[in-house]
Amino acid sequence: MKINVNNVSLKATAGRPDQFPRDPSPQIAFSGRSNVGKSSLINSLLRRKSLARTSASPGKTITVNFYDVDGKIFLVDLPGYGFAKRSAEDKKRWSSLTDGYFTKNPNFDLLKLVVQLVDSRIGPTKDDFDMLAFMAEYDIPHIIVATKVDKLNATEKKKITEQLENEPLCANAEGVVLYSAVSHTGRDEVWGLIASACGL
Ligand SMILES: Nc1nc2c(ncn2[C@@H]2O[C@H](COP(=O)(O)OP(=O)(O)OP(=O)(O)O)[C@@H](O)[C@H]2O)c(=O)[nH]1
Ligand SMILES: [Mg+2]
Repeated sequence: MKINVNNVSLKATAGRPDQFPRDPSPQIAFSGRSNVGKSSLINSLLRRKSLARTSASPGKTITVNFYDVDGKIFLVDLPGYGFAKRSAEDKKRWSSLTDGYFTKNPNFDLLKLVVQLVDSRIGPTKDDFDMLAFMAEYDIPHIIVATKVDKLNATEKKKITEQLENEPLCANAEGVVLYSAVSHTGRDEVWGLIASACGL
């Protein structure tokens, strides 16, 4: 099956688990700390400049946003975690909403892949490790995408690649991809992994 990535719409902006869409399309979720580049990655994959709203200040995406791609799959933009300046109330809301995506999602069986983003300049943080451990425990298929690699030189790229490949918690990932939403390096590779996770 071929997907027309130009045929995209924002299907749902959910602030509560009961607002998640019930459509039977497979879902690909984008997870990672605030400001790591989730919304930018979605725009890059869909060849759009500002479909998913991005921001230089963390905490831009505060709802779970479902992008319908050609009526065949959903790309799901999750709010970012680990934003220290967020209020306690916002943090609680975030965790109940994102937790809800994993634990109160009536279509959990449609979640085919989590794209776990890690900032290539920082490497995995404690929150990233917690997320990787959670996915390992619940057998959630996932890949790791190291973002913003346009900011790295060759030595730094080699270092983050080795770090991710040698990290035991990354061993369950079905792929590790270095990505730049500026140059779109890694785009075909990520689409290939999404297509195979969805059996397309
Ligand atoms: N140089 C460079 N900048 C990037 C890249 N990806 C994202 N950015 C920048 O990083 C900042 C955050 O990007 P977003 O896509 O909004 O991050 P997010 O993970 O969706 O953040 P939240 O919605 O707050 O969780 C923006 O200023 C982007 O322009 C990249 O590949 N290269
Ligand atoms: Mg975002």
